[in-house]
Amino acid sequence: MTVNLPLLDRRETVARLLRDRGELLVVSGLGSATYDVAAAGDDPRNFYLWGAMGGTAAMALGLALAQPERPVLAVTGDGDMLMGMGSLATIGAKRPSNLSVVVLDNEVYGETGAQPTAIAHGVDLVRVARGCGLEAPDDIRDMNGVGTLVERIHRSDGPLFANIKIDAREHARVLPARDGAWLRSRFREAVLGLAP
Ligand SMILES: Cc1ncc(C[n+]2csc(CCOP(=O)(O)OP(=O)(O)O)c2C)c(N)n1
Repeated sequence: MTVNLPLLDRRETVARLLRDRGELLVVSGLGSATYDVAAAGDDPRNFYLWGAMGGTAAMALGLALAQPERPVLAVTGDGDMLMGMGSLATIGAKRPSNLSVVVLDNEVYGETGAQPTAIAHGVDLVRVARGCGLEAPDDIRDMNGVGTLVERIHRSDGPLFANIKIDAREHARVLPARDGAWLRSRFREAVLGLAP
């Protein structure tokens, strides 16, 4: 008999992911994932994507390769991850141990009206990630699993992939700054310090 557990709440999940974040650098996918990361507390070490759908994991890959001593976390939606699925292959080929990609999987394109994604039709991102050579636990469905994931993210023994099953409820938007040039400069300064 299949037991249908309640799905996780995205805000609670992201707040747990970012609690006691230490040195973590965060890249958030466009739309809801960015609002979740902002809701957990603005931080100069957050790089919010306001567009570039499909680009979150690739952006985090570049950052992880450039900053190999720091843990890097991509947080994004299943729609964004599906669009950028090829970047999982590049992550598998480059194998940055400090990179974690976390998908908040509500099986819909929430931002644009909750159209079902390919996940709703049976596509399995965990198997895709494993096939690309990433470490990937089974779909995460409870907060204990999120806690274990946080420990793994901070161990930097990846590359790590995790798919977290969340409910499709929309939350009030928490909008961080929208000026991309300013966000880039702020992030750069937080990571590299002020230019001489
Ligand atoms: C190339 C491109 N196609 C479509 C869009 C429109 N769009 C913006 S957010 C979004 C849905 C994102 O879905 P998902 O990543 O699953 O996040 P959710 O809001 O469901 O958490 C779409 C289709 C876009 N911004 N760019």
